[in-house]
Amino acid sequence: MGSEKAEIKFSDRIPSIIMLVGLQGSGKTTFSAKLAKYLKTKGRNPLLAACDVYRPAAIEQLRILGKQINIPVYSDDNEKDPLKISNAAIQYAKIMQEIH
Ligand SMILES: Nc1nc2c(ncn2[C@@H]2O[C@H](COP(=O)(O)OP(=O)(O)O)[C@@H](O)[C@H]2O)c(=O)[nH]1
Ligand SMILES: [Mg+2]
Repeated sequence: MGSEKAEIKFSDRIPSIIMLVGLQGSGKTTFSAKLAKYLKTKGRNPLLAACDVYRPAAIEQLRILGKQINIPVYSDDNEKDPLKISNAAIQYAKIMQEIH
């Protein structure tokens, strides 16, 4: 946010976490897929985490986008707490990183 251009700051710790914030329908899900695809071209290894438990089919929307761009999506249909989903996604990303 703000009027000046700013580069993405990556954490020294693995994984770097990017949270998208915005009103419903403002394009967060779409942008997350675009950003993940872009970061992959930059040699990064992104994981999309489906944390919108409120909007119907939001999780499925992200899964479909992830499939289209061949980027993994972490999701848990049985978990309703976005904080728990994000923490689990971080653990998942760490495990995936170790396997690589
Ligand atoms: N024209 C246009 N439509 C967009 C753009 N980004 C998202 N949309 C559309 O806006 C709607 C809401 O986008 P979505 O990513 O689901 O928003 P979210 O609710 O913030 O996750 C969808 O119909 C998208 O296809 C964009 O950059 N341009
Ligand atoms: Mg969304």
